[in-house]
Amino acid sequence: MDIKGVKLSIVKMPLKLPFTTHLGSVTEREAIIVEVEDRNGFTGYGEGVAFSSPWYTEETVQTSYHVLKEFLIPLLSKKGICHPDEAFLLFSSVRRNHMAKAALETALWDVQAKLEGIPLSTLIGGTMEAIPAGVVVGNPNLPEALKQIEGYLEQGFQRVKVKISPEDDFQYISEIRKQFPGLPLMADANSAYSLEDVDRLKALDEFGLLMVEQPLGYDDIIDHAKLQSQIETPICLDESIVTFDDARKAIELGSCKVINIKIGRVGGIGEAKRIHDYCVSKGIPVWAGGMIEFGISRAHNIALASLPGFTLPGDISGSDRYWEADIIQPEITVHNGMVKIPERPGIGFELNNKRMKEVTIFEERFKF
Ligand code: OSB
Ligand code: MG
Repeated sequence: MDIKGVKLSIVKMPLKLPFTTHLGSVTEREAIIVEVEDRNGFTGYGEGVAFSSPWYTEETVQTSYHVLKEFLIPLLSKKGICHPDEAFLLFSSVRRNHMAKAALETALWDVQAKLEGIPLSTLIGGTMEAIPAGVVVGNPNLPEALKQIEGYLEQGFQRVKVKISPEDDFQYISEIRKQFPGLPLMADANSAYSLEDVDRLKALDEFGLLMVEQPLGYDDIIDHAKLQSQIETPICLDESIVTFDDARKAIELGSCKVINIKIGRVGGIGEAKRIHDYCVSKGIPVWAGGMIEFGISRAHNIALASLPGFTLPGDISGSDRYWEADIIQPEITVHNGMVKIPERPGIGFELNNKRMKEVTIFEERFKF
């Protein structure tokens, strides 16, 4: 590939409904949209999924922007690459900053798929034609959450994830279970617990949750292994798996039975694939995690989730889950609980230029 320039746009849009965890509420989303232009005239899209503030990861929109502008784009411009597989190594002189790296790397994968004239899912080894849709409810108000779940089940979603905290976890989950006995349900704690809460977490065993996501420290794998040996519910790690070696060590230690893969968290599609392949070899199921993102990042998640190890429904909902209007066309839609893998080359979605104009608050071009 021969890249001739990059455009970065910062977009900002309100969520239809606030999304709340024990860490706080998200009411508005900013993200960086990356457009990489190839000399053959193909444009690849990426999305930086860091939030405006560092509540979930240490990266923010502004730190990602800084790292992209001052380091990653210059590296790509000076050295160039032949294939997106080389991007992770090219960016290795920059420590961490995985969301900034993934924003650019995912755009390079889109360019490569378009150069080859094939869907991104095919390029990375995807085998599915459609993937099951899952949705996340971030609403601590139980009556409202029950209504939301009911609505999502009517739309066909195949699993529901709710956010929990030690304050009301037992009552919250037991009410949901009472109303939806057979629902494939999982709970995400976003590090709300410590090892002192083993009994609280053990008490949730009776609800037959698919898994409990990241109950303990956001950078922990040791205590999770101690916890997993004491509870029945499978532990899924999210925040603490930011590298391939984190995944390897967590599996070796028995810290989790499932891994949630987020392309942004691990620094790109290349690393996400390596972690997927390793998990498959160890019999650990994986699923695609969400970041309340726009359609570009969702499209990359959809391609990733077509790999054979993604045996569990991910945080993959349609564009209308969070947005009045998404920045892509066509929008992502859920039919009979499934999202179709696009057949067009690349990610299979274009930017909706009219919507981009409405929501862009800053843009900048870099010529190579
Ligand atoms: O922990 O999985 C998480 C959203 C923002 C930050 C962290 C998480 C989430 C979600 C996914 O739960 C929500 C979604 O994209 O639908
Ligand atoms: Mg999570």
